Order: sequence, then structure tokens, then C-alpha cells
Amino acid sequence: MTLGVLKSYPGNPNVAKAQIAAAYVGLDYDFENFPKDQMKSPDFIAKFPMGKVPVLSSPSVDLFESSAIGFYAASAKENSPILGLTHIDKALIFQWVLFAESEISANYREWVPPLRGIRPYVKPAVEAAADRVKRALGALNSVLETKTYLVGESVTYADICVATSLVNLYTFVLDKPIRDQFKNVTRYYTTLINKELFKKYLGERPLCETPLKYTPPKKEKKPTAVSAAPPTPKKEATPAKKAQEEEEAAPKPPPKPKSALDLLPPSPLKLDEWKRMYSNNDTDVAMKWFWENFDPEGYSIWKVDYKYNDELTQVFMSNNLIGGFFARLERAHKYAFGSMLVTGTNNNNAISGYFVIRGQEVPFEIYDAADYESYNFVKIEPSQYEEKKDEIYKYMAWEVDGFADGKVFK
Ligand SMILES: N[C@@H](CCC(=O)N[C@@H](CS)C(=O)NCC(=O)O)C(=O)O
Repeated sequence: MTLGVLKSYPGNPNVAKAQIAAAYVGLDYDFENFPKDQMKSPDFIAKFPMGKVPVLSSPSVDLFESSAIGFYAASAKENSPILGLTHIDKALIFQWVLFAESEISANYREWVPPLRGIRPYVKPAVEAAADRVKRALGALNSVLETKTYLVGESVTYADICVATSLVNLYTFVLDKPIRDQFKNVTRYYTTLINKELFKKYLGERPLCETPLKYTPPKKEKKPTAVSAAPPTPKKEATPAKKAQEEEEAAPKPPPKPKSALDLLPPSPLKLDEWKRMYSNNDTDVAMKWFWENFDPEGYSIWKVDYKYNDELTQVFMSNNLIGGFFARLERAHKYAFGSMLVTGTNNNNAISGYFVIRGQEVPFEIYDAADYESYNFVKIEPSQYEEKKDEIYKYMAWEVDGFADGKVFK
């Protein structure tokens, strides 16, 4: 019996999670290879508001979140053994399902996709995510010291969720030296993925030999005067294409300034260049470059503190607050760079950071943002640079005391 149609791209371990869970209780899903460009279509969003895959489409229910889809299958049979038979085991399974999602998968997404060029790469953010994954692997490793399975003596939904959350880590970044640090996890993972039902849906998953490294995209060559001439079209261009080519070839009037900052005298410091330096290098290399190239006439440096630290609760919520602020600074990307951190612990944390801003004032693009009023922007004068260098370094490297999380605006 099939439970409905799972829609996703093939090879997604989250799909395998749901399929394996179904197979363990003798059920199945149909699978549809779902085109990426339809994930944001109004029809899809109406049913699946996150616009992400995998999803389950069925006459009884439409579901998103792969762990819920797997749970739908696992719980379709009464007293399903993979969901635990006592309320203690059920709670333990629930614990590991959440652990797989929030400690492994969520941090995996901040580590590996940026290395694969699927998400923006910000070195300290990627390194912090890698550390969080390793912390979770350390915890798992100690639990598995005396256990074959996480709950009870046979495979449960806990193992299905945890093992499938590890697949892309073991494929892309957990090479032998890292695997050796987490031997129990590696034994556990390889035992599970070699089980018949895991293999059926995950396929062969070789362990990582050479860990993925970030390769910065090659800079596009600026066309020279000669090569700027449009190439001879190989085929007869369509009228629409011709019009587009003509438009591209026509001399364009100089772009109108969109911001008062575009009218400032040109600066030798190109913010994009700094952002690339920061993203692609160790912070000590990047900061050395920064101070060698910083232009105090064209740019200013600001210490930024959240005004209502007393009201902050969970660290992840404080970090989301930074994310919200950055989202509202959309128009400032061309003119500003910032690193904002959460320090402290749950119910005792603070938000602070540093911004580098074009010009000598906080510009409209920043002070117009709804959350601006919640932050104090204090300018660091050039005479203070020397004394603040160490602190600025720590904010850029995410090495401040009590560091808990952070975000980079670039
Ligand atoms: N927690 C979700 C994660 C879903 C997710 O992030 N899906 C990715 C593909 S693996 C996606 O659809 N991304 C598209 C987007 O972020 O817009 C789950 O387990 O289903």
C-alpha cells in the first residue's frame, strides 16, 4: 500500500528517511522527481507554505518536514515497534528525532552547502557550524560507547533520523581523521547504512576520502574593448533576442545615483573586495588586508549594541533578531559590512557587533530600517583604531568572550 506521493529531487537523504521509515512498517510511498522551479509556484506554496522539498501529497493529508512525513508512515501501524513501545522509549525517540534535525541537519546546512557553492560562504560562520556539528558528534559518540542502537535493542525511528542526517556529512566532509575522532558514530552509521532497507533507499554511500574545500568562484573577466563587441551569432537570432542584443550594444546613459552615498568622492577601498577577502581567507589574513587598505575618509567603523539585551531570552532567538535586522537592511548591502554576535547563554545574552559603513554617517539605507532604533551605533574615530583593533578582530573572527552565535552582513 502506498501512503501518497513524496515529491523531491532524487538522492535527498531526507526522502530516504521517510521511505526507510515506511519500509520498516511494510508501507511505501510513490516518488515524484519534483522540478526545482515549481517549488515557489503559487499552487505549491498554497499547500506547502515553506516552498521546500520533500513534501508528501496524499488524499488524506499534505505534509512538509521530512521527519513528520517519516513519522506519518511509522505511526500508520498500531504499536509500531520503530516508535517504541513504552512512553519512555517514545520520548527518547522523539529526543533523537529533534537532535537529528536541530543539532545535526541544521548545522550541516550551514557547513556543507556553502562549501558546495549552494549557499553563500562566510568563513567564520562555516567554521562555527562545523564546530557545532562536531559537538553533536561528540555527544553522540559518548552515547554510542555502549550501544548499538539509540533506543532499545533494534532499529527505531531515532536511528533512521540520526543516520540519514549524517549521510551528506559522511559523504562530503567527515574524512578518516575526523571519523577517527568519532569512532562509535562511524561504526553506528556504517552498520545502519549497510542494512538492507537503508541501502535500498540510500544506495551506496562511500565514505569521504578528501573533504570538500571551499573554492572561491573565479572572477569574471571584464570584457576588453575588442572582446566587448558582441560575438557573431551562430544561428539566426530571434526578433526578441535581436532586440535584447541591440539594447545591450547601445551606449547606455550613466546610471543615476540611487543613494546619496553614490555621490561621495570615490574611495580606493572597494567594499566588495573586502567582502571577498573576508569570506575567502582566515580572519588574520583578511584583517591584515583590511587595515592595510582601509580608507578612513571614505568609510567609517561603528560599534553596534542592541539596546534591550535585558529582554533577550534564547540564544537562537537573539540570533534570529540579528537576521531580521539584516533582512531589513537590504538596500545597504552595497555600502556596509557588519559582523554581529550573540554572546552569553540562554536567558542571559547580548547582541553586539561592528559595522563598516561607506561615508562618515549612518546612512539612510540603515537608519530607515525598522529595527534601527533598537540599536546604538557608536562611531569609532580613527584615533581609536589602534586601541580597538584587537576587539574588532575578535568580532570579525567570532572569537569574543562568551561567543554563542552570529551573523555577517555582506
Ligand atoms: N527541515 C526540512 C528541510 C527542508 C529543506 O531545507 N529542503 C531544501 C532541499 S534539501 C529545500 O527545499 N530548499 C529550498 C529553499 O530553501 O528554498 C525537512 O526536513 O524537510
